[in-house]
Amino acid sequence: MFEELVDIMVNCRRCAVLTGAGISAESGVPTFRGKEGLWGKFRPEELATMSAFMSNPKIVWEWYNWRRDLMAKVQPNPGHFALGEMEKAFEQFTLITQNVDGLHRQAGSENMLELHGNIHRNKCAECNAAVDGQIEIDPDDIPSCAQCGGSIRPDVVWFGEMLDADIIDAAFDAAQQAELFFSVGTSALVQPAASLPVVAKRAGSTLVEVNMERTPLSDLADFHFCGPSGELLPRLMELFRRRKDGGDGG
Ligand code: BJW
Ligand code: ZN
Repeated sequence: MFEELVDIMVNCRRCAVLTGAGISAESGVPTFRGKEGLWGKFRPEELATMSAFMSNPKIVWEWYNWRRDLMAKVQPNPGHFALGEMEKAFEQFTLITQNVDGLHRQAGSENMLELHGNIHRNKCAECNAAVDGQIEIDPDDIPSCAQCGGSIRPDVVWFGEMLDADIIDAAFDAAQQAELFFSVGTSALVQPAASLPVVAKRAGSTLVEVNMERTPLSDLADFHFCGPSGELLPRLMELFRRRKDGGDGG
């Protein structure tokens, strides 16, 4: 099933991967969309926007504390580790993630762009100043910024907010340069992340999708592998390793 893709991988120098919530699903982190997803139970506009935080910071912090606690208990799964291994297999490799859980880093990924921030960090809602360390937040007594007095919020990107310019620029550069681009475990609905695979494909990359279901990207993809990334990616890397060990030619 992976043979044709492995042929391409052995000759590839520049690879980029975009991941979404699906890669962490097998670790026990809920995804956003779909029946079991967070947005099936909570309204994004009441939790993941600046206006929600301004009108009800307590509820927003209670929700983020719940998610932080959940994420502190989970471990990377074989899909995360397979991508950690993939990084070492190519001359250039960029892992672009929409996830805020930090599991890729725990699994050994280093050249990584966190498009939507990191849930374990805090920043000032007014001046954006970073807050040092992983401090716990009491939703009834939200701390203020030492520099401007603004409220402290999680360092994630909410709807309607710009992504960090350096990070999104680097992600588009990686997509533009990639000979091979993987989209893994993302519904490919949220912009600007959803444009990255499209940009890669237009620039001539081979586009590979790994997902439990079809997405708006599937028709554009050269390969669509349907199934859990925690099973498919390790199998792909195993075949790739065997091919490499057997010699580049085959
Ligand atoms: C598995 C699996 C397994 C399950 N194995 N697979 C252009 C057009 C229309 C709208 C816009 C536009 N440009 C901007 C917008 C607005 C908005 C947007 O895109 N909205 C769309 C929803 C329509 N974008 C923004 O607001 C962004 N900012 C921006 O563009 O700024 C410029 C601007 C500002 C103002 C006006 C205009 C422009 C910011 C987006 C921030 C997204 N934030 C969140 C929350 C982060 C913080 C937090 O976690 O609390 O990011 S929302 C949520 O969605 C989260 C995710 O990173 C993101 C993507 O979701 P993801 O990862 O794809 O998860 P799911 O659940 O959707 O999908 C999981 C997939 O996995 C599924 O396909 C499953 O099948 C699969 N799966 N198990 C493999 N085991
Ligand atoms: Zn501040």
